[in-house]
Order: sequence, then C-alpha cells, then structure tokens
Amino acid sequence: MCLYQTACLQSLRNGKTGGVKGYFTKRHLYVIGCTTLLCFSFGYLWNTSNGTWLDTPIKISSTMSSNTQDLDDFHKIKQPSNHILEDLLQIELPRMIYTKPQILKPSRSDVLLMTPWFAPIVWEGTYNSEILNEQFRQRNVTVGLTVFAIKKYVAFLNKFLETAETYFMVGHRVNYYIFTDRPEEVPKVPLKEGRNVVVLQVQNYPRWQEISMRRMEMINSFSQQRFINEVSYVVCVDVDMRFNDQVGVEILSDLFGTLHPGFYAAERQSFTYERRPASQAYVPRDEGDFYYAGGFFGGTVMEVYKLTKKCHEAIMMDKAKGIEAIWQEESHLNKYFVYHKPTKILSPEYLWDDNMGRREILKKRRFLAVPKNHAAIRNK
Ligand code: UD2
Repeated sequence: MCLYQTACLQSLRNGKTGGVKGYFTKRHLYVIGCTTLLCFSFGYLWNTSNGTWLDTPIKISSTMSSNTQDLDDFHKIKQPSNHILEDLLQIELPRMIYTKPQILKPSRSDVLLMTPWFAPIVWEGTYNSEILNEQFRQRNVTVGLTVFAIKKYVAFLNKFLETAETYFMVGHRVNYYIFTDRPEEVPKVPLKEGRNVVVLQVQNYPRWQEISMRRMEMINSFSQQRFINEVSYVVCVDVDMRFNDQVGVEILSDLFGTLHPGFYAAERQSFTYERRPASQAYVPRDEGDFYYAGGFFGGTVMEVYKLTKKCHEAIMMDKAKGIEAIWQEESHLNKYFVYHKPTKILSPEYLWDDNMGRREILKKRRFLAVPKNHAAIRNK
C-alpha cells in the first residue's frame, strides 16, 4: 500500500472529510488526484498502442488444478487485462471453509498424537477429512488394497469387499488386489466408479503359518511387477475383517503401521516381539516403540516394496536355520519398524476386535475382526 492510500485510510478511520491532518492540505490532495488520473490515462494509451491488453477476460475457477494447470494459471494471471474490475468479479478463488485449528486447544488430550520422531498417530478428532480428501484428489491418487483369500478364507471376501465399498477410500480410485488360489470363488460385488477388482492367482501352502508369512514374498513380487505402474499407495490387510466406519486418505503416508489392539497401552517388556537372538526377527528387550499388527500396514509402492523384501529375506534366512518367528511375518514386521520408523501410525480404531470390549478412547471402530472358528477354517 502506498503512502497516499495509507494516509486516506488513516483519515477515514479518524472520520475526517476535509484535508488529511498532519499529511496533506486539500490543495495537495487535488494535485495528487489529478496527477494519478493523468498517469492512469497515459498508461492505458501506451499499453493499448503496444497491444498488450488481453481481449478475453481471465477466469480462474478450478480448485483442483494440477501442477501444470497451476503454472498456466500463474502465467495468465501475470498478463494485464483491459477490464480490471470485470475480471476481478469473474475470478472464483478456491474456498476452504472449516473450523480454524486452535494452537492452545489440542484436538485430543487423552492419547498420544505424535511419536518422538514426529510421525502423527491417527485418532478420530485429530484431522479434517475434507482438507485431506482435497489434497489427495488434486494428486488423483489411486490406492491398492491387497488382501489374501487362500483356501477357505475366500468365504470372508464378500463381507470384506461389500463393507470396503461403503467405507474404504470413499470418493477415491481403488484397486482391490485379491490374492487367491480359488479365483472362481471370488464373489462379484458391485463396485462404484473408479474402483476395480484384480484377481491374482497364487499358490497355496499346507500350513496357515506359511500362507500368512508368504504374503510378504507375494506383495513384494507384485509391487515390482504391477503395483508400481498402477497405484501410488499399497494398503495390506487381513481378509477376516470388515469395515465398520470410514477408512480414508488420512491413513496414507510413505510408510505406516497400526497399533495392535492387544498392546497399544502395554510396556515394552510385554510386547510379543521375537525374543530368540537366533531369529532375524529378534528385538532386544530394551528396544522398540510399539507393537504393530501384522493385519494392517502400507505405504508408497516403493516403501512397501522395501519392507516386504526385507521381511521376506529375513523369513527365508530363519527358514534356512529351521526357525519360525513367534508371530510369523508379524514378528518380522515389528523388527522392521524398530529400525525403519513408520511415517504415520494408525490407532487401534483401524484394527479392533469386539471380543476385547469397547474403550472410551476409541471414538470409532473402523475395521473389525470377523469372528472365526480357527479349527474349521485354518489349513482347510
Ligand atoms: C494374526 C495377525 C495376522 C498375522 C498372523 C500371523 C492381526 C489382526 N492378525 O492373525 O496379520 O500376523 O497373526 O500369525 O494382526 N490366510 C488365508 N488363508 C489361510 C490362512 C491365512 O488366506 O488359510 C490369510 C488371510 O488373509 C488372513 C491372514 O492370512 O486374514 C492372516 O491369517 P489369520 O487371520 O488366520 O491369522 P490371525 O487372525 O491369527
């Protein structure tokens, strides 16, 4: 703002209508006004003669522009216009209306919201999904959801997919990657626009522990073969589960894990890490931050590729020595997260079992275990 504008504003605030006291006399203002008018007229003639005015008015209307669009708009905005006021009236600026964050009022005071390495812990009440949805839609993100349904576990697919269509990444592009040995038994669930089911036929193994562990190998191999060309993020979950509330882009980050519902409040010593030093999954008793669930982790394709590669290699090294970690691939995942810290952590809202009852801190139970008869379903 120039000195003249400042002076005029000052006078308006003071309720003065005559000369601006302490700055200019009425005569001065008259001279400045005439000079300004002359300058504008001269500038207009100059620019018209050089043909630099735009014939068509500029209109900025997109709130969802890509980077290139942003650059185009940026260059357009720099061009002068013939109809300044008219153009200003046509500009539709992006609107982002929501409750302002309050520095002195933390959104939750009953739970930890940030790890010591500055990774957010996702709890209901700590984020605004409208802001996040806008950010991820601008990037036109596609999310891959991997799920294994080997042998009798295909029975869980229907409920899993139906509830995912209601609650998982609503409004975003999703590829469901279903790993199964029984492709003909994959149910046909109606899908919303932008969502696809991709059935990937894989081999089965006699032992359920082997099936569970081999997920690391298969996710790793498909990350390299296809996910890298098709999706931005990979989310890896168990199939004997149902979505019960929104699970959206708030979970996405380079590398994320989920607090295991049985251990989120436990001390380090009670975590069921692998404690035998001979195993590649070994974690010493004085290390580790949290105990993460094997049934919900993910990240960018590159980070998931690195994680699954490391875990699969460790599983194979153990196998060569005749060792199987106490909680199979979950133990290896936990070891990985001790030394490769997740960039985001999901609260137990994202993996809960109602057999554990309800908890005051859980404002939502988003992804719930489906009760199963182990004897009837495992190794079958
Ligand atoms: C726990 C973990 C699981 C894994 C397992 C390792 C959670 C919620 N669950 O699950 O992630 O670490 O322990 O022991 O943290 N599967 C088949 N067919 C089979 C067997 C397994 O498809 O015959 C797949 C299926 O996707 C299943 C997953 O492997 O959801 C894990 O097996 P589980 O659910 O039987 O193991 P569970 O519930 O003890």
